[in-house]
Amino acid sequence: MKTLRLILGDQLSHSISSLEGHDKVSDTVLMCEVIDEANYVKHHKKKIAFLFSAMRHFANELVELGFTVCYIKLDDTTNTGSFFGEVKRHQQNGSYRKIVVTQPSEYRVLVDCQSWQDKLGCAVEIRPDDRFLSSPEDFSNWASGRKQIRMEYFYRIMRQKHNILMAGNQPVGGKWNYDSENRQKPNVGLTIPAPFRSSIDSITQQVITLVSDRFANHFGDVLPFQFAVTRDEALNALKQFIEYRLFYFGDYQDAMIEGEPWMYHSHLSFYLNCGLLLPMECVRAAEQAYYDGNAPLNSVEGFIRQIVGWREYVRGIYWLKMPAYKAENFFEAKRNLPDFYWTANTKMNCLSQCVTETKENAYAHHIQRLMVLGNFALLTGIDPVEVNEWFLIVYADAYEWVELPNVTGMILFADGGYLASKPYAAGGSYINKMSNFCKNCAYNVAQKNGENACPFNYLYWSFLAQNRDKLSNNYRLTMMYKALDRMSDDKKKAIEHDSQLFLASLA
Ligand code: FAD
Ligand code: DLZ
Ligand code: SF4
Repeated sequence: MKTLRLILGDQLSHSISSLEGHDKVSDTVLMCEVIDEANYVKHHKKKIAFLFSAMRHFANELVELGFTVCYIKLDDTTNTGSFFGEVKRHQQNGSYRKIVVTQPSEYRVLVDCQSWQDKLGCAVEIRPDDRFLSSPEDFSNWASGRKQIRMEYFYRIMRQKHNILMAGNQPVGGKWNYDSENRQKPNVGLTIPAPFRSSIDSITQQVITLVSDRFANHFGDVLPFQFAVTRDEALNALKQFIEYRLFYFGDYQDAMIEGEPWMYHSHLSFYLNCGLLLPMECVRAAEQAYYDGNAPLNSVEGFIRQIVGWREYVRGIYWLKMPAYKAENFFEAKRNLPDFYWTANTKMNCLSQCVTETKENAYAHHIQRLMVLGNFALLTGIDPVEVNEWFLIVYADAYEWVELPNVTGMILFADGGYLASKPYAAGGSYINKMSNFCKNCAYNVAQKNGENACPFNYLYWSFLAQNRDKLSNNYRLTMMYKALDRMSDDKKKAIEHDSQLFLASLA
């Protein structure tokens, strides 16, 4: 049957299910750059350039393999600007009898696709996305009937199911999780390898020009551009990570150093999330490095846990809880996102550094997102809608399925503790321990109150005090509430006074 096969911008895998059974004589692959996708939130310039370039390269690869590809560029005069508009136009012009698409990664796009069959009067087949290690159904079965779900237990099952770092039915090394060995402070004098850099070819150059012209008012710098835009380049980025960074990944997983945005992280999320890399090949490459004696267990297990554990777990939660998850706001937080999330113009050095690096690279590593940018949003009660939008815009790896659970569940605890067992809230001493940001800050991290005190210090206690009714029953916070209760009234008054003054200054 003459079939139109739609491939979305985050489905750039040769093994994508929508290509199964493809007939090179009668079928056409449709890929389209559409303004609706580029503008539904105003994505970082580098993110748009990365995806458009990767899409164009992928389309060329399919052509070389003998597929008939119809690639619609953003500036094509006939471009209708939406997935539905493009599918309708091509289905009608080409008299296709069927449309095939792999399940979109985001709920809003899935709902759109589900309406096409009725609107077009043509069969629309939505196939499972089998690039993940756990299907939404598997996850739902695992989660059903559990009062509380936790990543750690899901992760163990995934390790067993896929036989990853296993010795028989026991974890290699005797422990499932080496997180406690993954918290080294940033040491002075570390030689951090340079991140992967691709060279800009003519396709990427054209896209950079397009993005600079059409999306000038979007956040972020398009140059320098260094992302891999083909599978071969992404495989090189993976190889480079395994050879040069994986060894210290575990030790310095939580560390932050001023001027070192990349640390020992893998920087593979961009490629995993758009399909240039597959999760299992990254996992097996790391596992092999351990068996070959090239990387220690705390690093290898830590890296694998992020992919097999966290990545799959947040996706499971997304599909289990959407669309209601998007409206979660446990703390009823209402504050607007402060302007410095866009400008980096704040005296708080940690925040200023993380926003600046985000603007330059469309990347910040996990602890910057969690314990600096996220922690501040949590403690100051910023509206989850605004926080989610910011995180969806600014990172080149951001798609709602992975961004939303990390923001709503992990940093804001806006789901009331479904994803995480306690809020990841912390005062300045955590940031000071895990980074060198405080040395160059206008505020004093050791000072708890007063004009020069680190705002994280009083905001932390004020957050606990303000949300006592919602949090004091959480057994993981018992010690903190005891500490709060031991404080003198004057101390508590000072905390509230400083917090109110600071929060008023944000407006
Ligand atoms: P590494 O530290 O090298 O980790 C290896 C891989 O593990 C990553 O490439 C990623 O695929 C996976 N991973 C690690 N942590 C997580 C996690 N918590 N959830 C899902 N996958 C994970 N990740 C995204 O891919 N897209 C997002 O939009 C996104 N938004 C986030 C927002 C917040 C507030 C927080 C706290 C985390 C977010 N993350 C997101 C998770 C994590 O921060 C990024 O995956 C990671 O920083 C990407 O960099 P890396 O490839 O160097 O990761
Ligand atoms: C993020 C993004 C952007 C900016 N532009 C496009 C596009 O023009 N065409 C496309 O196919 N995909 C794009 N994407 C990725 C999509 O948003 C992503 O594939 C869907 O959200 C998946 O549900
Ligand atoms: Fe951030 Fe506080 Fe340290 Fe300044 S003193 S860098 S605000 S943690």
